[in-house]
Amino acid sequence: MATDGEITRTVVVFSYGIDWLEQTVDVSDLEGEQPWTFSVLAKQTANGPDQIGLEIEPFDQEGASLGISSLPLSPVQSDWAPVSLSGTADLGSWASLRLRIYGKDAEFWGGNYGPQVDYATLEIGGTDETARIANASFDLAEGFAPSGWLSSRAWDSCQGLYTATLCLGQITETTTTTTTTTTTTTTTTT
Ligand SMILES: [Ca+2]
Ligand SMILES: [Ca+2]
Repeated sequence: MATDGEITRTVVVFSYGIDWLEQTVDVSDLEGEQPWTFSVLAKQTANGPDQIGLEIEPFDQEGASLGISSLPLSPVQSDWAPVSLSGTADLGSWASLRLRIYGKDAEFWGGNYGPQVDYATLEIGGTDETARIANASFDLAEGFAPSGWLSSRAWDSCQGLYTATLCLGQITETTTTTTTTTTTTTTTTT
């Protein structure tokens, strides 16, 4: 039996200005030469191609930058798809890692018609380390802003004004759930 339902998810929605959100995670316990991947799910709003960029900056134990790896602002698709940045590093020198997400609308409209972002993930050495990211799904909010994230500008409600900055949007999507019913028939012969 198939049941159509709706789920509402909270996502970050950018506007025409280039904005970013970031947080710094502790990776001081990780060692060795390891591949890493930082990614988000993204899609455009209204017309595109809206753009997403990613950046990571590791710091040593004294707080000194060890250099920045970045994915420049790149077009996203009309449906949800991963955007990722990968590399390999000697994690013995990494104490913390700043994760940053950039976004920019492709149109010249005033309002939150830029790329939508959900589910930041971090994988290191083939292991899912997303739990190190606070509020990676952006579902927790303090006022208009997602908890745990710093940003380039103040957050507001999603709107169609030229003053629009960053907002948390409530996106409703249709889901189909398939349920399998098992019927057991017992026949007793007397
Ligand atoms: Ca979410
Ligand atoms: Ca757009």
